[in-house]
Amino acid sequence: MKKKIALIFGITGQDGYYLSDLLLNKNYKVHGVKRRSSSVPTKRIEKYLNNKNFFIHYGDITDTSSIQNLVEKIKPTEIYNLAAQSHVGVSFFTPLYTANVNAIGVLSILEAIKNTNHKIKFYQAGTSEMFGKTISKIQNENTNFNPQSPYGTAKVFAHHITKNYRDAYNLFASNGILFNHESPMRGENFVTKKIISSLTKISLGLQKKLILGNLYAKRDWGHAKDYVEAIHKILQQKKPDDYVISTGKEYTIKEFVNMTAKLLKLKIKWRGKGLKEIAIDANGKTIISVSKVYYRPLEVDYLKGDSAKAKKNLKWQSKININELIREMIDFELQSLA
Ligand code: NAP
Ligand code: G4F
Repeated sequence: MKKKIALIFGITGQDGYYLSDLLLNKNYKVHGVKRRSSSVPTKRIEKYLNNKNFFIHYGDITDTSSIQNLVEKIKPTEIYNLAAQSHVGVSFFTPLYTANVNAIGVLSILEAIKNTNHKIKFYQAGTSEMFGKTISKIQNENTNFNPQSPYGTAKVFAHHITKNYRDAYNLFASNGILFNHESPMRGENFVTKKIISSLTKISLGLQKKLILGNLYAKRDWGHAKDYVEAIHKILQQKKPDDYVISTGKEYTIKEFVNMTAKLLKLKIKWRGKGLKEIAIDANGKTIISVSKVYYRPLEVDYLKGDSAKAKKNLKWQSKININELIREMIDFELQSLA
């Protein structure tokens, strides 16, 4: 049988790392797109660079011609768009840039597919941030979107334009609506990685303090390794469709801190309220405090996903629980410090 050919935009990120691994193990030819950078952009995917089925090309989803050229040259059977300015907080500082990448960039890929080959299957990396300020206790594919950031708003455009192209041009174009997913490969400035990296260093006496923002937002956190399995399954269905991918369990940031501290055997006690809230260690030293700097102009207070449709149609459910996720992330930090 002819090898399937995948083209991944966003291959250098967290999900790109896990999706590459999955597709190479399934005997795909994997092509990925890297951007020019002053530092090494392929750090995460270094271990695949010598694989004979792995190919990296320069490109950028804001450069329409580069997308068209790559699609014509590579002739992919499947395109995964994981590329995004993916930080919600940063999107308030770079709203136009974020819209250009996260919304218009997606339209450019769809145009390239429409103009080249309607048989190419397309995956768009949608997000639970699209639900934003929701009144639904648990969110599924029928829950209204009410985004609270330039990031979420641009992703809503991407979601709808993917559906538009599916309906108007009969493209196999599907949206994943993925809730937060983490791993040792997570970017340094997302809250889970920041907490785990800092508390691990604090437990070893290598860092004095961790400063966080809103401790009371709730998130539904899964493992990226589980979630890329769902992404792949979405493109193996008979028909294109949209799927919520989540664990169905939610925790506050403070609970995440407590779970991490417990696994590190770091005894902490919380004191105070609001911006004065702190956590002290067994010696009474303040090791966690709160700063306005990490608050966002608008917050998404509560996210918890209902993946019943994915369970039924994709036969998918998350396998790695939150304690296993934190344990793996701690072990990775310890190894990188050794
Ligand atoms: P990530 O680690 O931040 O990776 C983002 C990737 O996009 C990187 O490879 C980045 O390249 C690339 N990129 C950014 N701008 C680009 C551009 N203009 N052209 C081409 N590539 C560009 O994000 P992730 O956690 O893997 O998430 C993957 C996707 O899923 C994103 O679209 C994100 O919005 C979405 N999502 C993530 C989560 C989550 O919890 N992780 C949940 C829901 C949805 P550089 O390495 O050069 O920066
Ligand atoms: O880790 P976060 O930055 O992730 P956020 O905003 O939920 O976005 C992530 O998940 C989305 C899916 O729902 C993705 F679409 C998106 O690409 C990204 O992967 O923040 C989580 C929560 C927020 O409520 C934030 O206000 O943690 C709170 N928080 C508290 N202190 C902090 C901090 N967030 C960050 N990044 N840094 C802090 O110091």
